[in-house]
Amino acid sequence: MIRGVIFDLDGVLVSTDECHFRAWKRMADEEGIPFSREDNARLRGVSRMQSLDIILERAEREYSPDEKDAMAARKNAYYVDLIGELDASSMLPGALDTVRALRDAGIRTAIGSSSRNAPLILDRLGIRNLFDAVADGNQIRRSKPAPDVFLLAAELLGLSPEECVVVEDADAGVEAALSAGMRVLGVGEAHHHPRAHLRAESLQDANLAAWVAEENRR
Ligand code: B16
Ligand code: MG
Repeated sequence: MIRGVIFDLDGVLVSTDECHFRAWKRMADEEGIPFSREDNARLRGVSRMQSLDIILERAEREYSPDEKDAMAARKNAYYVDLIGELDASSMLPGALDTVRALRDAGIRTAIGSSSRNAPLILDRLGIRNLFDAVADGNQIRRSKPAPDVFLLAAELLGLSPEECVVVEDADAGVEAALSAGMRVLGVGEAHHHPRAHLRAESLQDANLAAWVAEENRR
């Protein structure tokens, strides 16, 4: 039986990609490090410090751990400033309807996000009360593709991995869900992922509540 759905946040419920890109780009420009939109695609679903390490692959010199902490903090300040503009209208197509339809059908809902800003984003969107549990980058050590954030979300929901479906937009997130032993709906960039159980361009095209009901009738 599927009893819970765990939603990734950035790229699934809300598009914060552009804010991440602009914040990293500003920091990289200030440091004279080349950083393009193609580079940015590699940061999807990956933690803040791992994202910085990917950006620094193109730097001309080594940075000390203290310098790296300061750069990550600077990027985050730029990012927090940009997401200050988010509100309920920033949600991706089909996101709100999907969460509500699942909850109406008695399915538990959770967030499983690498972002340490997840609580802030949920508050800005005004949707925190739509989730029975929130697992995010503040509570885990290993980020996606490790399964930790999804295993924590399932534990907080009081469910086993087999009872959970994950919705993800990043390949790293699909890998994380599969290694957690969960079924996955790949959306956005991840809708091409060959190992996702279900694929759709966005939540609007997926009818996840109907799919869950169908799976549970089998
Ligand atoms: P922060 P998700 C991820 O969120 C983003 O996709 C990724 O680009 C970002 O680097 C990561 O969160 C960490 O974010 O700097 O806010 O802690 O897709 O797992 O919801
Ligand atoms: Mg994501």
